[in-house]
Amino acid sequence: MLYPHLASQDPEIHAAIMAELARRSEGFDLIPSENVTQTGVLEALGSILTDKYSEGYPGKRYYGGNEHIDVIENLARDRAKALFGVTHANVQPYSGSPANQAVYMALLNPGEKVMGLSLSFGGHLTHGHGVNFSGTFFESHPYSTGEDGWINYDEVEKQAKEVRPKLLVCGTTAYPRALDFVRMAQIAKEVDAFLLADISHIAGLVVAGVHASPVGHADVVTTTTHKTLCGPRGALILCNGLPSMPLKAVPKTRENIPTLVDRAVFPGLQGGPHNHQTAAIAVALKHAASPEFKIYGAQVVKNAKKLADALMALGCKLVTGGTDNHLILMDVTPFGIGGAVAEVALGKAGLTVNKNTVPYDPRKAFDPSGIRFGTPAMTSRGLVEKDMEFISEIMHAALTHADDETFLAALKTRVTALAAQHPPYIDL
Ligand code: DSN
Repeated sequence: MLYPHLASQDPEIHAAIMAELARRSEGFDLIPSENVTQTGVLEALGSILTDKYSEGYPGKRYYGGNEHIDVIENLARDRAKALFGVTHANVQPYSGSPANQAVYMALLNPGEKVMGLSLSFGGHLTHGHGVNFSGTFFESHPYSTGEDGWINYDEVEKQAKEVRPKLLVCGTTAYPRALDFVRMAQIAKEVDAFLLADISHIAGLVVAGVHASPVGHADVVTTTTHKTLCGPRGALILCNGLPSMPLKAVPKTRENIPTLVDRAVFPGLQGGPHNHQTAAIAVALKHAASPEFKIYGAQVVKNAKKLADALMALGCKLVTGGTDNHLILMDVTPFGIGGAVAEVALGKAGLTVNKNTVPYDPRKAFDPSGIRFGTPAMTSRGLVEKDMEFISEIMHAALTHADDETFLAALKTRVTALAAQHPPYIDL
């Protein structure tokens, strides 16, 4: 039995975990920010390291007994630096939002101006959304995409010259096209802004060499570790330069970024690092540096392009008419439904996606016009291009018969047959 101690200590939680494993095993997860981690990552995450306090950084802790924790955090930092080609990495942020908070705290004073892609055009809450800290404690001037769904860099430049933000954010959660970090860096330079590249969605593609890297262009790079990077929940902040030791208060200037970032994470925003998470990040980064990870990242993009082409061949309306990365955004209103109904129908057919706004969406966020989906988790389970034909056929059929429970159940039987050949966790 899986997790036997948990089964006897807390049968209710054990049963819910087993049900979640069954749900995933019977279908495919197409949510583009989710993935399947390696078993070694899960073991590190569930290890005894969770019990240890280690406020501070390697070699400078506020608690005793951290000699082995230092080894782990140094391994995670060194692997992150080598993988992304930077001289400094902070591996302590609890997740992507805290990592971005730390960058804001490091580089900005409250009330200063930020410019990021609007959430409803594919950006993120922490890129300046009004209900988030980033749009509450800072003056946010979000930019949008064009009507065609593409970021228009000339328009971003024009807006930046008017706004003159202190921080320009280049990062997305629902944008199917490659990002031009070189152009964003030029714009940031013209208006004397810091440039933050949030590559949470595409970090695995960057590592695999199938998306350009922001390193050398952005002042700071943040990424979560659990999306295309295939790791545990967590985040990295990457930059060039070295922090002053001991970390001391310094002016908010470019050359001080490593010190500013480290001080913002701890003691600025966080207490003790989650050492089990740090160890699991280290394990994931080792995997990400392997030759097979390059093959994985390339396959993610090949699968997404194939899935997009197959859906368009069936008449589906995709934002920007395709994809360059791991993610596809589809307007489902031509099927006579909204994104909420589409999400439920596809779920009943065994394919998990999420409802999402499309650019200039006339509908509300809880029932928008679109769905967002992608290939990272399916690719981790071994699906290749030929399987994308099948997935597109099921998606199209489910969206065409979204109110027919019997039809959707029959589709799910077909999906489950393929899913059974590709279990998510083969060596659990
Ligand atoms: N929630 C993440 C996503 O799904 O893209 C972003 O934080």
